[in-house]
Amino acid sequence: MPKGTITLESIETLSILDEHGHVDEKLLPKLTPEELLKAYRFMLFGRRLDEQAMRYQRQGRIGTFGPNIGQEAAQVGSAMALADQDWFIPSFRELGVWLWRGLSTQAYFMGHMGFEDASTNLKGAGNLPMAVPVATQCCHAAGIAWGIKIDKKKAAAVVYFGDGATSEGSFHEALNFCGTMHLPAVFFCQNNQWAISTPLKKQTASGSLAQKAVAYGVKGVQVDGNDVFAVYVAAQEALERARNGKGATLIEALTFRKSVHTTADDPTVYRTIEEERLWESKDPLSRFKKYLESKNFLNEKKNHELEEKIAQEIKQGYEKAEEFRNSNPDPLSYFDYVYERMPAYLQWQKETAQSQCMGRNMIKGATEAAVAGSGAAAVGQLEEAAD
Ligand SMILES: Cc1ncc(C[n+]2csc(CCOP(=O)(O)OP(=O)(O)O)c2C)c(N)n1
Ligand SMILES: [Mg+2]
Repeated sequence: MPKGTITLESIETLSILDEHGHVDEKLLPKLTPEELLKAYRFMLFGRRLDEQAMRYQRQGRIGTFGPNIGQEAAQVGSAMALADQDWFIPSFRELGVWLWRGLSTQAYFMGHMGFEDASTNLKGAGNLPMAVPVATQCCHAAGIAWGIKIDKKKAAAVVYFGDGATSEGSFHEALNFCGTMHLPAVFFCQNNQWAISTPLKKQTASGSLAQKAVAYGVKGVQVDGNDVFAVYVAAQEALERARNGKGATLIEALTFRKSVHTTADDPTVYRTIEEERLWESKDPLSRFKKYLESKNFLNEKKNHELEEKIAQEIKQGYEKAEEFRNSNPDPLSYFDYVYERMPAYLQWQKETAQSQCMGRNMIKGATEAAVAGSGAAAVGQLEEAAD
């Protein structure tokens, strides 16, 4: 066999809105001013919600979470392209997509207070719960995409994951399966440059993450993930391809995790201020705001009003979530959402946990009674708890 070369498919790149707010008119998608302002509102809402949630977390009012700050264009831009019939298969950092898909602020806070009841907010829609085990959701997406194909539905399964996830087996297995079976899936990688403290250059020797698509026979695209227009166009094209039986796409959205990995992380110990400054100048929200102002769709007064409305909505959402917590909801309800019919072993676990909770509540009641000065009541409650 003579020497030859295998020509690999090239990878498209896309950028429409630059960091100064200037656009490439030829590539600009057709969106009305209302649609543009809606996108901006969701991006701003996601950022402010994360900022406020961070304060609540520091005050001990909610549990840990991974902020989406800096990734708003990647999230809202892709969410805008999703249709109701498409499946949203998230990792743990997709606040913008959740909000776009209808998650209420109250449900968001309830979820971070640990109440499964929050999940019922979006019951019935094609949204999977958050997946913390890195990349496992890629396999769920492959299964869903296969189901869509078998049912001959005009829909797609869209899975979100990070740069770190591309080093996991699940990502490769799922991409291979979707390529081989020609499935309607969109693999949306938010390359935010870091996987906790592991930088991209220690994650892969590839020149891009998008090019990993080539090996699996699916289309690969790399977009400026801080450019809401480029993300929207790339996601829309990938979704159309999937829904029309043309197979899967891997989109790499180049972005930056501006904040902490989660509330338990401190990035100052592993990354430089210079890197953060560089990405600050590429911020997705400020470039979109500049564009909207240049078109007179937005001005400082309108923006201020929007900020006030958002702050109010976040406050009200939190207050409703706290009301729910104070209404003594069943802390064991999370057992109820795993299976349609609870298996015996889980029923047993629930009952065991229930009796332990009751014991703890009685001890808590006794402590409160003791603090309030009612010694007899405290002793009575402690005896009951010991029984
Ligand atoms: C299978 C597995 N391994 C390790 C972890 C711990 N962990 C949680 S998030 C994370 C990094 C993920 O990085 P990336 O995929 O880039 O997503 P990002 O957090 O940047 O959004 C790791 C290693 C985990 N949750 N699951
Ligand atoms: Mg990452």
